[in-house]
This record gives sequence, C-alpha cells and structure tokens, in this order.
Amino acid sequence: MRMIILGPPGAGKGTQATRIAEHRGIPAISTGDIFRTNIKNETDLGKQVKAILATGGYVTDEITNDIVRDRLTKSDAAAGFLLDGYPRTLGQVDALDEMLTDQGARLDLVLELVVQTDEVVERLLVRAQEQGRADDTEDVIRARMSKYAEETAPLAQVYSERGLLRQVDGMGSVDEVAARVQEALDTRTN
Ligand code: B4P
Repeated sequence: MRMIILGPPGAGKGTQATRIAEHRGIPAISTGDIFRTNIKNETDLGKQVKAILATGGYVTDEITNDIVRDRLTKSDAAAGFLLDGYPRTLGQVDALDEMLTDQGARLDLVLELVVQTDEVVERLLVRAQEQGRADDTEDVIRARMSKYAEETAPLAQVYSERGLLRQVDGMGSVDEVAARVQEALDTRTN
C-alpha cells in the first residue's frame, strides 16, 4: 500500500503514521523527522534547513523532493510506504506523481486527519514541555498553522478530485483516533 497522511501541525500524523506502518509492515517516511535528524547530526542539509524549521516556514520543494525521491528508491519502500508530512505543496504533489510514474506505481490512499485549531495548539504546547522541540513555541506554531492553511490545505481538494481522499476525525485520544484510522483503512483495502 502506498499512502499519504495529511493534517495540520499537531493533528497526530506522526503518532498515527507509526502505528499504521507497524501494522501494515511498510516504512513511515516523515520529511520532518529527516530534517530534524540532519539538524541534530549537523549535516550540510541540517545546516541549510535549521533556520527554516525554527521559524515554521517550508523547506524548498527542490530540496524536499530530492530527499523523498532518494528515500523512495530504498528497497524497504519498494512494496509500499506511508508518507508523513509530504507532499506539502502543489509542486510536491507534481513531483511525487513523477516519482510514482517512474516506479510504475500509484497512490492507494490519502488520509486526512481533521482537527480543531485550539486542540492542536494545546497538543503542541504539551509536547513543547515534554520534548522541547525548537518549533513548538506558540508563535512558531501559529506560523506553521497559517503556512499549512495557505499551502497544504488545498492538497486535500486535489486528492479528493482523484477519489483518493479519506477524512478521519482526529479529535479525541490517540487510541480513539487510531481506531477510526484502522476502520478507514479496512474499508478502503477490503
Ligand atoms: P513535521 O515534522 O511534519 O511537523 P508538523 O506538520 O508540524 O507535524 P507534527 O509532527 O508537529 O505533528 P503531529 O501531527 O505528528 O514538519 C516539521 C517542519 O519540517 C515543517 O514545519 C517544515 O518546516 C519542515 N517540513 C517537513 N516536511 C516538509 C515538506 N514536505 N516541505 C517543506 N517543508 C517541510 O504530532 C502531534 C503531537 O500531538 C505529538 O506530540 C503527539 O504526541 C500529540 N498527539 C497526537 N495525537 C494526539 C491525540 N489524539 N491526543 C493528544 N495528543 C496527541
């Protein structure tokens, strides 16, 4: 299965992606995690993107597409994958289409977690206290939210028109959301 998980910052994409990936035996590929690992390891890429992540902006399509293109050629992604946080722009949608065409593959599903803004800001502020992620300050969270509304929210319409979009209520506990996600996957794949 080749799928995407969409949703605003704090929707629970990473949390649900890990569960789905384990359950389905496919890799969860998070562009945010890839960037954070590079920042931590002080690689050239990490140095290039550090300031962008710290302010809640988006890394350029060129850099991001190259990373995903490279990651999708790894053998563990041959039979399927779950993309978390990618694509985020219409340019990335086009790039992903090309990558899939090159592989003779196609997308099976785009799952969108639907949440309320107040709830996700609260979740991210809790994470800020627990994990201290550099982009989890209230100002940067608001910047990430508006970037999402402007650049990424329109992607749901694109995938809806292709008949690939499945919206899932992302409110409630992690287990409650996981149960809804599971149901959406089961009805889609059975
Ligand atoms: P990401 O890592 O993708 O960050 P995000 O969209 O802000 O998602 P996040 O991980 O915070 O939220 P999630 O919903 O998983 O990207 C970080 C940055 O990298 C971006 O801002 C951008 O600069 C750059 N970037 C990444 N991809 C890019 C791309 N394609 N193009 C350009 N730039 C890119 O986590 C939710 C939190 O809530 C977790 O802490 C979890 O513990 C908690 N939670 C989850 N479910 C919950 C529930 N049901 N109840 C309570 N808490 C819950």
